[in-house]
Amino acid sequence: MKMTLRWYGSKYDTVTLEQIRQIPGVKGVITTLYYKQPGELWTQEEIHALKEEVEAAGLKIEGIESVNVSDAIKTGSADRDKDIDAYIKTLENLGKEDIHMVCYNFMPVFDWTRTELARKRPDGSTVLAYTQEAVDALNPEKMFDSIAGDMNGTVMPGWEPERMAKVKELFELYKDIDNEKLFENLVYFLKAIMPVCNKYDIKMAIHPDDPAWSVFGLPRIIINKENILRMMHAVDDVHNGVTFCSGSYGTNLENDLPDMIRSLKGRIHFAHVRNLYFHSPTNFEEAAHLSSDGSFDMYEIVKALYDIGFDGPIRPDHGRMIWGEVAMPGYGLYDRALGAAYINGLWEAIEKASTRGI
Ligand code: CS2
Ligand code: MN
Repeated sequence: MKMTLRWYGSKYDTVTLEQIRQIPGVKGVITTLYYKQPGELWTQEEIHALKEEVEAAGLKIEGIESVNVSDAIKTGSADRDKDIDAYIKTLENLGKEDIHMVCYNFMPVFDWTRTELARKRPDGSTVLAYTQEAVDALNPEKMFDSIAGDMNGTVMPGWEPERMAKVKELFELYKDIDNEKLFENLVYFLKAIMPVCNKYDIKMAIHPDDPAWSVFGLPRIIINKENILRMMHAVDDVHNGVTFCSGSYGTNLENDLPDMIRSLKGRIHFAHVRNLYFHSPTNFEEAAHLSSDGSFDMYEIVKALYDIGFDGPIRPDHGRMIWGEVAMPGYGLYDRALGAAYINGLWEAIEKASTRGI
């Protein structure tokens, strides 16, 4: 595996490339052109400039999170082919710049959903949290207002103000889209992009829906083993793979995370590792990465990745806000750096135990 950190670009991130480089064992970043709208073309010059900036800091771009997929593609509307064309050209430009992993999601309207961005934990740290009761009590159009006040002056992915200004229209767009239709549209998109992915060896890594069930009555498909395997078989190409995000699949306690990892051998192209702490199956908060701080056995998760021979980029996922840091919720420096060090420690121990036959 290649340990990385997510970085939003110097204009948007409170964390610098220099700070990232000083985290032991972190050699690369997962980044994006954060200002790009879904459906917009990324030019080779723009990608090249980003790459030069990252490399000048002694790091490498290990992949993109995300090249976002437009609502036209997700809903299969008349102009989807135009957006797919732009997506293909973007992939081609990424390939020419030697970037070979692209994370994306196929969630309607909202990217991840949380009901609190700064819930206080007993140790005084703050974390993102979710309660189903809060979602059920909320008018989806008000969702953005309830989140916006807690972003610490940043713009969170999927919650851009321009997008949320149109939230009513977005719901309208998806009103006839059920799970089957969304799945068909995903397959259509994947079939269209596979030739360029093959040509430039670009591994597509779909991010799971978070939480892993339907919210506000919207369709959700990337939620469990059965659905992902269905997607793998529908477009049976190694370039059609997944981001294994423990904190997203893990929202549903019925998902057996190590078992899912093992059954996706060869098709996990990117890993997000994070822990959650459950008060009840529908009331959870994000925890420190350590097993003992949350509800998951992180050793078993990392062990499963090791056992399937996972060699792609991995990153600590959302961290807690600690030590007085002010940053994008989930994306501060300190707790993610602790997470990276912890995952590196688990990996080293697992690797040495295995190669020394312990
Ligand atoms: C999530 C998502 O993994 C995460 O941190 O917050 O925003 C994720 O980056 C996207 O869904 C991937 O397209
Ligand atoms: Mn994730």
